[in-house]
Amino acid sequence: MAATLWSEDFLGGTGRTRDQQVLTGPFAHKTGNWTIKGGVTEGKFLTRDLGRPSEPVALPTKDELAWAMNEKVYGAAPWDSTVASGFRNRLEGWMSGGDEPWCNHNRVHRWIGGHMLGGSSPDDPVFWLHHAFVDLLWDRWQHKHPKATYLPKSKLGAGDPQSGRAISLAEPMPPWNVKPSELLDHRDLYRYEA
Ligand SMILES: [Cu+2]
Repeated sequence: MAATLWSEDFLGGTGRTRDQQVLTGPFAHKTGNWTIKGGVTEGKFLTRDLGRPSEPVALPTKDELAWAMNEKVYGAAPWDSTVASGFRNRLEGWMSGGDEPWCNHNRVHRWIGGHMLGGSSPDDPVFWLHHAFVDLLWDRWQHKHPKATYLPKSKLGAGDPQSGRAISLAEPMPPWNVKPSELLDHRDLYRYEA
């Protein structure tokens, strides 16, 4: 909680107990000129609940991340978010069983709390740092498993419960109609320094 990330001159800290309102740093509504306009919630102020002190949650561990990174296949049938195998779900699924089913990416959202919990999560600037790291993990996973491919490879049948939800390799994704196959190699857009 004392990490530099949450300091006054970077992202600001956690929210106060009463309403989880962030009161420090540049994104505090009262002092930082940062107004939430997403309309998902009524509040105009940014909220956080770092570590959820009322019922503490832990950040993902090194071993939990390695469990995802060491997985050899990208995804597995029936393609929903509860499948326990596959890199996608180990990085960001909701497997049943265990006392903390939110995997790696999701657990960070939950640990930060407040706006980061739901559809309004991009309203917290830390969202972009978190997702930049998830993008890096995707790149690292591809290098670690060069023979692995994005899955599902072909379009799921119309009767499949995940049809239209688990997007296959060459299927356009709404709303921008970009295909996963067009996004496998990011090097035309950005590169990581070695
Ligand atoms: Cu996320």
